[in-house]
Amino acid sequence: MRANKAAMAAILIFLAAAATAAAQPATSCCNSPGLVPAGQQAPVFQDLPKSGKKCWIGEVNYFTWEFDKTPNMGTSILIIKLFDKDGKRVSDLAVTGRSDMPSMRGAHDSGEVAFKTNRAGDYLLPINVVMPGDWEVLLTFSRNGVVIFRGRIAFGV
Ligand SMILES: [Cu+2]
Repeated sequence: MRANKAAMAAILIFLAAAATAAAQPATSCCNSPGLVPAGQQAPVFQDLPKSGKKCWIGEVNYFTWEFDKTPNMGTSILIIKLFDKDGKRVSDLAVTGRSDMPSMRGAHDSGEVAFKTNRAGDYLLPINVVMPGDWEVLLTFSRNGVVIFRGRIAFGV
């Protein structure tokens, strides 16, 4: 009987260990180590319309984006203007941007940085281009801490 109990205990310990192992994410794969923490699903950033065009956030808001000058080596300011559905300027969303080179992801990752708003309600973010090639800015729009839109701007220098 005593031997059986010991065997039972061993089996229970084994089962508990197996359950713990199963609870871990099966793989922690990702092609973008600079962007996605291991074990997390990468959020989808949709490609945005061209500079100056309306980018709709659901049916409630739209925004436009532009650079203060054609991006080149050095700092360019990314400017976002946010509107309500009737075309009135608003600035009641939080916006962050994250710049990097897609072809060498993680090498120049800016991390997620909050846009600042100026008096006119423009959202402004300096983008630091440190190398010629392909660049992107990933935009995240939030309302009351809840992400409501993700978009991607791609450009070359
Ligand atoms: Cu680079």
